Amino acid sequence: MKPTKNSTLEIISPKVQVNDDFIETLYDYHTSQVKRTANGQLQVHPETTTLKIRTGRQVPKLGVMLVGWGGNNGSTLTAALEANRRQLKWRKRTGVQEANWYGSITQASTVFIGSDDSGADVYVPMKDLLPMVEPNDIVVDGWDISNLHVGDAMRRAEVLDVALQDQLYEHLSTLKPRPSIYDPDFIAANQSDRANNVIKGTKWEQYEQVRRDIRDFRQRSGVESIIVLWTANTERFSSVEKGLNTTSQELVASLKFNKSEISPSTIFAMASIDEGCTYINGSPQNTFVPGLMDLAEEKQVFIAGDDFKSGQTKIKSVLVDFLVGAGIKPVSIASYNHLGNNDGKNLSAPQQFRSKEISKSNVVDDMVASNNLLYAPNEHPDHVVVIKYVPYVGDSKRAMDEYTSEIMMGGHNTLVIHNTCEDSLLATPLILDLVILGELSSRIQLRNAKKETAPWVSFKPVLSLLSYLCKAPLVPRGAQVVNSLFRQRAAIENILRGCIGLPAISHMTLEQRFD
Ligand code: NAI
Ligand code: DG6
Repeated sequence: MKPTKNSTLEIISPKVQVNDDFIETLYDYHTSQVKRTANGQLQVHPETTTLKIRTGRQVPKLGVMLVGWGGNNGSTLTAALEANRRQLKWRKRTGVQEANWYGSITQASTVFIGSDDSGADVYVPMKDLLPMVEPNDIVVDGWDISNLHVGDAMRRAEVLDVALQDQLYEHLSTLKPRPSIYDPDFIAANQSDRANNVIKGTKWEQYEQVRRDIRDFRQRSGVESIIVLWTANTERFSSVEKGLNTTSQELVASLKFNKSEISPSTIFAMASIDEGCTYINGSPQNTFVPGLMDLAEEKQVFIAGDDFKSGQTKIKSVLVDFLVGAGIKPVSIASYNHLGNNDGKNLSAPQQFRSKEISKSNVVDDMVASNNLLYAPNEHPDHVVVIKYVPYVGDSKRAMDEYTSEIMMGGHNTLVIHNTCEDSLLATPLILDLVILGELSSRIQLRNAKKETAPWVSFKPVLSLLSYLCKAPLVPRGAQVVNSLFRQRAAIENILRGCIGLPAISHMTLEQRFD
């Protein structure tokens, strides 16, 4: 069985079957159930369930609607899609550069699939494991409170090399963001001069306009599936209050009553869910108030977020995992960064900074909680996050991190990291992965193999599989938040492997360790 048309990979197994519509596998899923006894013992019960997993093979034509299309991320994604589609090349001081998707796990990373006869590891591109949306086929649309077309938005962003911009400008200048919902109470006052492209009316009327926009895009473009993704400015947190937004009924009523505390991003999420479109939040604010989670569950539509995990936080979710896993105790983490793009300008306002501070601060909690030899209950490292706006550096963010840890016998180990890079060039490939993996997730279903008549079940509406790409992963209510980047990646790899009948990667390599 070849999982994808162009894959070099073929699975030879009686447990894998393929027809025109599905790849279907019989999969032994191993877990360990732990019970705590009254005298503090841990009883572990290894369990194996045989599942049938099926993955739809028909990849839909995907449309992506970006909220904040004219921003640095939105314009850079649109430019990158076009540059890769046309396989553009341009001259830099250092030579000729070709368009690529570096930084995207689906497009530029590989997955270990096994060892060959000589014992050498064999890897294949992640995108070859299962039928996935091809970036060249994605159609983009979206909204922005600023009326610049995407060509001028790309120039305003100052992210891409000018020689590339010049090749793209004509095409991108035909793309114009739809008017959007502007509420100056939610983003920084310093953004007001951008807001010249806004939907007027009450919140309910704005919600209805967004729904009309989604339908209009679907009809004009002929796309079969749409994902709506927020890459607009970071909003302040909204209040969560009984009677306002703690249930779906409260939320809908509050929208109809034009309650001021319903944020633009929550209105977009409601409209998207009601149109049956997956909604992804690339920013830190609490768009997903409890009433919104209810709505997604009731309508069985995916939601995912929060906040793209691009540079500083990605390293943090690797480094702290490594330190705690090595039995070394991080005791203080000071994360300072400055940047000069419009995101930095918006975050220079206290309430918007506070949203980002929260999403950047909780990322080590699960790793700290995993090691009760190092940390007492409720003990945490000191963790400080600073963001400063320095216009001159533009999109080239500087992030400086100091990690101090306790080592043996009261010694200390201090690690300092200085990272400089174009922020939007790290974030944009994550948007691509979010929509590709988000779409793929809608085609994966499973059921207990012993219950042939049981209905197939899909992922829960809160799509935690996308946690790898998010700073503050949203998980189904009652589920464990995982921040560790390795665990998040392993979840993606192993689920994709499971879909084609390969076991989870164990790295045991017994065949190489024993005679
Ligand atoms: P940006 O400021 O360049 O773009 C945001 C765009 O959203 C602007 O064009 C603005 O006019 C528009 N906008 C604001 N409110 C809107 C609304 N209600 N509806 C429609 N459009 C609206 O910011 P950038 O750099 O593109 O980042 C976007 C978001 O992604 C920010 O919230 C940022 O914090 C978040 N993020 C960015 C990362 C990065 O590395 N660039 C990484 C992680 C998160
Ligand atoms: C400065 O912190 C601005 C932010 O928008 C970040 O650039 C962005 O959230 C990326 O953060 P990180 O920690 O994933 O690199």
